[in-house]
Amino acid sequence: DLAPVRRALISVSDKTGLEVFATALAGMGIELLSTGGTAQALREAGLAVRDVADVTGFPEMMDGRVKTLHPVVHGGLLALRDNDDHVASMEEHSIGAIDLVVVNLYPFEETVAKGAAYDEVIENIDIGGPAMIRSAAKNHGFVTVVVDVEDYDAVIAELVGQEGQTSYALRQRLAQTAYARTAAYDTAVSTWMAAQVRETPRRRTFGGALAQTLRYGENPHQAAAFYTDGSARPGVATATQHQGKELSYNNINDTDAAFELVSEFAGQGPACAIIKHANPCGVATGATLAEAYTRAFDCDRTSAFGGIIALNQPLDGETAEAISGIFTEVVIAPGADPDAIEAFARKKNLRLLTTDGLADPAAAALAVKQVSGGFLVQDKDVGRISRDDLKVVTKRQPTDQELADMLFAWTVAKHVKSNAIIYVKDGATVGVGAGQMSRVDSTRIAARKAQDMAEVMGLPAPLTQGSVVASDAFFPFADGLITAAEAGATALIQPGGSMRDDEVIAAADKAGLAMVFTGMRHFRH
Ligand code: 93A
Repeated sequence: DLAPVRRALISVSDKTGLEVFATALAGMGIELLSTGGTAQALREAGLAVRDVADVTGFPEMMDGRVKTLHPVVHGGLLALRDNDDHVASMEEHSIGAIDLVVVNLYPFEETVAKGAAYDEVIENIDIGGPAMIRSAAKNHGFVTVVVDVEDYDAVIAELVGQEGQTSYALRQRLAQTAYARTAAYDTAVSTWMAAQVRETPRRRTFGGALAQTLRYGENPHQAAAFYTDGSARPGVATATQHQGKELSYNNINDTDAAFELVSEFAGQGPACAIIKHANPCGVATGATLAEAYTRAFDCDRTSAFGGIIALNQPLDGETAEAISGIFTEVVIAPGADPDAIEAFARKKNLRLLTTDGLADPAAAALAVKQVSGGFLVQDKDVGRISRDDLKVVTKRQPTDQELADMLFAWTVAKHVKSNAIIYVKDGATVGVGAGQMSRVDSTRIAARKAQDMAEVMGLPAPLTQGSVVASDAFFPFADGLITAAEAGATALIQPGGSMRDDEVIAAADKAGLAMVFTGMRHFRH
């Protein structure tokens, strides 16, 4: 049977809930040991505290870099209370047992997130805190370790209910939480350092800190949570939510897809992307943001219902009014005018998120995918091409308008699940074929959807007439290209590199199409 908790060491940067918790401990006759700032806070709360410096016989030194790193502290944490040798060592060296450790770490992640200078970030790497956490967690047979303010109540409840003792089950759970915290902390440090070093890091870690538990995952029977990697980049993880209920798992996924896509059009005039089930169902540029939205909406009005909209410029009132025409789940933009915020205030179910600028599509990042038994990790697809990279392979040269539309379509294709086929006309998608197992099916589906839209909108002909087409990977056969030509496409952009390129080029020439090869593929699964 474990002895009651007699001594607690408290050393916390986040002092939330500290006073209530420590007062409860003191009320049970537990002696409090503490480091500088924490001791001061406790004294101000009227509690009796003993300084760790008094226990170690060493002052806190080197700007606090060395406070608790001392055998008297770590011996008190690590000693096995039922081991005669350990107990003899404690007596010989005047080491008193520490039964409860309450530590939260220097705010490293927050310091990085606020964009602090290098030296300030370095100073916020906590050494003594993680050391104590790990010592206490290792010795969880005897020691209770608390790293999360959320656990204060559970510890007090047990101490009160069990005559000053904690259960093994609680100590074990707290030890696991403790190691999860130090692991995430070191991952944050390593990830930040990886971004500082010039060379490609030899070993990367990836991981994140729990930001939010979600109501459920992709489906209601799946538990889910959102972990953030501490990056300060504009995006769904750092956006400000102005209204509406909490984002769901699928909302976060789709909002990310929408914002990453629209960010490709930074500095290219107003642009809008509408996402449904992780794929764009409309992407367009326009003279105004409202026009960009309307043109994106016109690509596939049916699918846009309940969609997620991203804009590359701050949301204005006119665009907000236009968006208010149908049910939309989320709108994300780099800012919003007061007019827009007011227009949305009436729409209780619509969530408005604003970011501090656009995402940088060229910024290196890791993409992680889970498979049974592990993770696949790759560089995020930051591949981009310009006009100079294109190789015209047909007899006919593309016109300037076709070239501009092909580059637009190619950029969209990068954000569409494979097999991806995108029809574009005048800077707006007019047909999107996504996620099919055969490329020719994607080509057909996109054309058929454009036909459906022509009927809905009462147009004489589908907008694929006179469009250009992008394909995220090469056409293995000529059939996909022929389908696109039949739908009215006049030009085609694709990586090239098929064994049957000659057949595909011949079919393009026969149909009078202009075709360019990018030499780059944009698979996305
Ligand atoms: O600089 S440290 O790595 N060196 C230490 O020996 C040490 N001991 C505790 N940081 C150390 N701490 C950290 O100080 C704790 O993890 C806690 O975050 C913080 C509390 O400092 P204060 O009580 O002065 O506010």
